Amino acid sequence: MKNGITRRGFVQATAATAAATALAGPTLRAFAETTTKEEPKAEEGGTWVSSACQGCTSWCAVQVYVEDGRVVKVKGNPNSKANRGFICPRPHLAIQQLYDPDRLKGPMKRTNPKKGRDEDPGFVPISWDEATEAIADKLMELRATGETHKFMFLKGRSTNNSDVFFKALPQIYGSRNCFAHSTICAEAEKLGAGVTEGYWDYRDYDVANTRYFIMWGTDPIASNRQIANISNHFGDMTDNATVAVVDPRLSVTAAKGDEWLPVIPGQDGALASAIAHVILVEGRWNKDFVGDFSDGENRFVAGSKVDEGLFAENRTNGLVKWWNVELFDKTPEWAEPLCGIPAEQIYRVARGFASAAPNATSWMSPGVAMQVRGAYMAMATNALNGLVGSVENVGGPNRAPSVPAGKLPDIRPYQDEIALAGVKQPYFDQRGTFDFPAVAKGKLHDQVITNRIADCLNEGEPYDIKMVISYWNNWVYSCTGAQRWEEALAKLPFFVHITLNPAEMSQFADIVLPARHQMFERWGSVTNKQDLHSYTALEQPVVEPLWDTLTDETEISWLIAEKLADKGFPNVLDYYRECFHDPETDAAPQSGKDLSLFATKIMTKPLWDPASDKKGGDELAGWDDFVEKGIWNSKKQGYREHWDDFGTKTGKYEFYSETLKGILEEHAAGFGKTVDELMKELNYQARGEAAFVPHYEEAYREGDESEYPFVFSEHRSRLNREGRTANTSWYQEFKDVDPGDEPWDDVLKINPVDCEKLGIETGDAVRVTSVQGSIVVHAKAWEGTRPGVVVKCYGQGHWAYGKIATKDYAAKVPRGGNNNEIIPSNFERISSSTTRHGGLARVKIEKVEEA
Ligand SMILES: Nc1nc2c(c(=O)[nH]1)N[C@H]1C(S)=C(S)[C@@H](COP(=O)(O)OP(=O)(O)OC[C@H]3O[C@@H](n4cnc5c(=O)[nH]c(N)nc54)[C@H](O)[C@@H]3O)O[C@H]1N2
Ligand SMILES: Nc1nc2c(c(=O)[nH]1)N[C@H]1C(S)=C(S)[C@@H](COP(=O)(O)OP(=O)(O)OC[C@H]3O[C@@H](n4cnc5c(=O)[nH]c(N)nc54)[C@H](O)[C@@H]3O)O[C@H]1N2
Ligand code: SF4
Ligand SMILES: [Mo]
Repeated sequence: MKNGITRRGFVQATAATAAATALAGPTLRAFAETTTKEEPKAEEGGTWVSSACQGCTSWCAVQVYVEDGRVVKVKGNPNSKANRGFICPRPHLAIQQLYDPDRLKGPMKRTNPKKGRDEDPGFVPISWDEATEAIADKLMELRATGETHKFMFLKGRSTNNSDVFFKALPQIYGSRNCFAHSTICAEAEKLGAGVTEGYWDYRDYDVANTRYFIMWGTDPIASNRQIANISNHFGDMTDNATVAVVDPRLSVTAAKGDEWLPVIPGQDGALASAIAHVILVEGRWNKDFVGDFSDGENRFVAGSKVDEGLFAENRTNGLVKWWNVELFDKTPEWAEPLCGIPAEQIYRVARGFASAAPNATSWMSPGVAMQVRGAYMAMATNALNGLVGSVENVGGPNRAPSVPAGKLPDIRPYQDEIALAGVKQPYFDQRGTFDFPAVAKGKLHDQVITNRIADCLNEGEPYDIKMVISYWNNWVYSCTGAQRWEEALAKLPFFVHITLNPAEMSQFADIVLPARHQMFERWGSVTNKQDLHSYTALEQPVVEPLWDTLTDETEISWLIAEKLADKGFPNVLDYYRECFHDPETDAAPQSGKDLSLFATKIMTKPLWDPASDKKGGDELAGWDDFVEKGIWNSKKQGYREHWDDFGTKTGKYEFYSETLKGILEEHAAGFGKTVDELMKELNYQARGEAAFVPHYEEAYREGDESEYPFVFSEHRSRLNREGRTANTSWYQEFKDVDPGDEPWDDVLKINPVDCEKLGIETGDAVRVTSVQGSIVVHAKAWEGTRPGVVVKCYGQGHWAYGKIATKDYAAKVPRGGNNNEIIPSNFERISSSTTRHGGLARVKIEKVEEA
């Protein structure tokens, strides 16, 4: 017990989570002890108010219990068809975030012009008026010199109101340089699904009907994109299905599942090819979906190629090409030494998966996709669903119904000549160079290259950025090669950070602005999917804000717009005043507070407006009904809706991807080069036809094996709300819910065989060094990783953020180390994705004296 709360005390605050975690191991059982705990009833004095959680990318509808103006409890919103009233542990941590005494309590201004981790920014409080005056002055300076494009806007997480701020403000002002965090997240996944099944998005899963899962580096009880749904279903999943987890480390799901395949990081491609090989040679593919040899005789024999003319394909494209280019010799015996998984286990998993088909899911995650050679691994793992015909099928990976949404009112009438000239300047992130095809939703040169922005700033290319506003992100902490961001921001002439806590990124700011907490203090809405339902959930101010904070996307933007108007540029304010009338009363907004509410109503209007007819889901009686229920649910996604036309280039499910081929050929031709030359430039090994089919490529690593003998692998925490919970005591106290981790600590998990070799014991301080940098953490002997591969959770190592996240806040001493200070910046270049997985970094480990 630390900080006045016992493990059980925390757990009692997580009643709705209880059933979800009932199956977890000994350290988690405490959660389950509260299954019978009664929920507070409204008549006891408080009220349940609907809102939404953005603690991960599931964006669950929740309800918040408010008593005497204080948030005391959260639970899943029972109106949700996606989470069915269940949530995970993380929204409870949000309560501690809300009441965190280290939160930023008002706007601050830097007094020390020198910037750097070792500099004291000398922040002093200022008023909102003074802060927005300084911001508007700087913006007007750039308008006067015709350099509006030298203003850059960055964001991490956001709500459906994002465009009101993130798009409208810079584009009416004169800059197209608004960049989101998407490619440091999971974009390579979308590429893998896009070029095979024509769906450029994350998949939804029909878990209740699945009988076999292959989880590729995903730990869906603890992370990924539908944790509430999966946690709630996991008991049935283990009863009704075989769960095979391919992950270098023993994850929560691996510990609870049926098979653990501790793959050598980055070598999944060999495993996926071998599984596909077994399914073909044993005649286990789905004949209805894929087709068959015209005479019914299986000619997929190990080692021999097949005449394409003999196979009549049905709903797929290029099975025989895939076999001839890649699969024909990829036996489990071939794969075993490459991926570290015994051939026998590969046969067993391949057979089990195919026997359960089509109620079988091969679940691809950032673990396989967010790697330097991740595009083909994402394709290979996803293509297994095509092979067994489970795609969009009962128990397979599925798409999601679209949710009707309000549109951002047209900004064009508000753009003047300066703005129009500004938005024509080239993007600052340099997308579309030969080495960055930057593919988004199948379109070339359309994707942000988030993590390259630091390099562009450092090089001053393609021009010098003079001013940045950045909200709800912390890239000095969350981007690989983090040191590059420190260097870049130290040089930036004017930087504004909008944040909840003074984060690492805030330390480089000229002005820091305090935001409202997304779940408890502001209006907004979020749209997502789980359990075959899409939904939009509402965020609303459930309590009065404690501090002098404002809502980033609407109230702060309004203040800036007012100041710009005072200084002779009224266009942004005019736009807000004229285009964001209350859709119920037609009243024009008079303040940022009005804009907040009206924008939320506008963006969700098709869902609650009784006059709107294209609903495809819940019937809501009006805005008040929406506020009360907190969620609009779509109807259930139908099966096999795209089987007649997947939306790929051929309309078929593409094993041989004409879609990808078209993209690569077009990009290469634009530079007068061949696809082979392009592959080389993008760090891929494929030459010839291999570039268009899922195939094995050797893991890409940085650091020479002789100097850096270990492969570094990382994962996220069950308690991390992305990078945002380390300053809560419950996070620290319960850190051991992450297998192998320790409370209040940050450990490098090393196989006991390696510990022995290194003369290192659990608890020793060790320096972990890669080509990128060094961190010092504690060693932990752990059998959940293979010898040669060391594992560390992401989430600790903050040197700012607050007194709990750090070991010594004043001295900026982190608790443990940030993985991004040892993982070098690199990319899956087709999708511009930043690569954190696949064992990119090799490291060396040295025992050091405890500081
Ligand atoms: N090594 C490693 N790096 C990773 C990851 C990993 O698994 N490993 N995960 C990656 C992924 S998938 C993602 S999506 C990114 C996320 O990276 P970012 O987009 O940088 O998001 P966070 O790290 O969550 O930081 C959000 C910041 O916003 C501020 N903030 C917190 N709450 C609020 C709020 O309610 N409103 C506002 N306005 N601001 C708030 C705080 O400063 C907080 O630090 O990180 C990526 N980086
Ligand atoms: N608890 C929690 N859940 C979250 C979030 C959070 O912050 N906390 N964030 C949300 C966000 S923003 C995102 S983008 C998603 C990310 O979705 P996740 O599926 O959670 O993705 P990651 O955590 O990046 O990686 C998943 C796994 O890949 C494994 N791995 C690493 N290298 C390899 C490899 O070479 N091969 C294989 N097979 N596996 C490998 C890691 O051990 C880890 O278990 O999660 C969301 N869910
Ligand atoms: S699964 Fe994610 S969005 Fe849902 S309650 Fe947990 S942290 Fe929040
Ligand atoms: Mo993410």
